[in-house]
Amino acid sequence: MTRITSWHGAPSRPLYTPPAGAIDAHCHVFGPMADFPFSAKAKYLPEDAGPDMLFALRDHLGFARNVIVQASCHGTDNSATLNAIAKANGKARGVAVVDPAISAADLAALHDGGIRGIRFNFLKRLVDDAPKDKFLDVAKRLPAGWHVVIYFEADILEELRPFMDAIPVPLVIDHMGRPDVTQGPDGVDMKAFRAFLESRDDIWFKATCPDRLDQAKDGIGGDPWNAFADAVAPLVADYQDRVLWGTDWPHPNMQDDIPDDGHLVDMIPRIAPTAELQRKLLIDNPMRLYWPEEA
Ligand code: 0GY
Repeated sequence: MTRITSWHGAPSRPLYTPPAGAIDAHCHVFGPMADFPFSAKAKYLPEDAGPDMLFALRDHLGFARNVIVQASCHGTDNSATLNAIAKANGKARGVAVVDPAISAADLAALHDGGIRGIRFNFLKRLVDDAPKDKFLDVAKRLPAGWHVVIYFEADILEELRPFMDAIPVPLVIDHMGRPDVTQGPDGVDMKAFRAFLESRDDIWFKATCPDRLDQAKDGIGGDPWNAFADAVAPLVADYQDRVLWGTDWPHPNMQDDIPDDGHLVDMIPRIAPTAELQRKLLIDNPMRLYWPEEA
C-alpha cells in the first residue's frame, strides 16, 4: 500500500475566531509509524501525522483542546492516541477502539491515559467486522462516565437501532450518521436521524465533515459546502445541548477535495450563528463529555 497524505499542507487562518477554550472534539493522529506502526488490517496507510502537527494546527486554528479519536488504521492498539494525549499537558482526551474482550484493568489504564469513550465503526470500507453482540458486552462494562461513539452511514441507521437502543451509556454519533445533506434539512436522512435523536435524550452527535458529506460533483457541492450548512444549522439549533464539532484532521482517507482546515472552522458560524450556540458547541458540550470535572 502506498502511504497517503490526506491533509492540507498550508491551511488558511480562519476568518472566524473560536471562543477562548474551544475544543476540536473530533481529530486523529497517525503514528509516527516508526514509533507506532499501523495495524496489519489497516485499510489505508497514511503518512505520519503525529501530535506535534496536531497541536500546531490546534494553535493555528485558534483552539485550546483536542479530543483525539483512535483511527481505524491503528486498529485496537491505542498507543499512538495515548502518546498524543500524554504530550498535550492535559489539553487532550480521547476515544479508543478496543478488542471487545479487553479486561477491566486495561480499561482502567485507558481511563488513566485520558480515554473517555470507545468507538464502534460500522463502515465496511474501514473495518472487516463489527460484532454487535461483543460490542454490546463491552459497552455494558465501561468505566463510569464513559460513552460510546458510533460511526455508521445513513442506510444502516434502522438496522442498527436495536443494538444502539440496548447500549446503556450515552451515544455520540460521528458525522450525524452520514446523512445525504443535499436532500436538505427536511430530507429523508435528516428526518430519520431526528427521529433517532428523539428516542433518547442521551444521544449526542458531531456536526462534522462537510468535506465528506457535501462533496463537489457536477459543479455542485464542495467548499463552501452550502448544502451542509443548510441541512445542519437547524439540527444544531434544535439539539444545541448535545452537539459537538471537530475538524476531523488529518481527514483519514481523503484524497480528492482535501479540505482547507481554516475553511472548515469558518463553517462554525454558519451552523451555529450566535455566540451562545458557539459556546455550547465548542466548549460547554465537549467539556461535559470529556472534562466533566472542570465543566
Ligand atoms: C473519520 C472518518 C473516516 C475514517 C476513520 O477511523 C478511521 O479511519 O474514522 C472515514 O474514512 O470516513 O471520522 O475519521
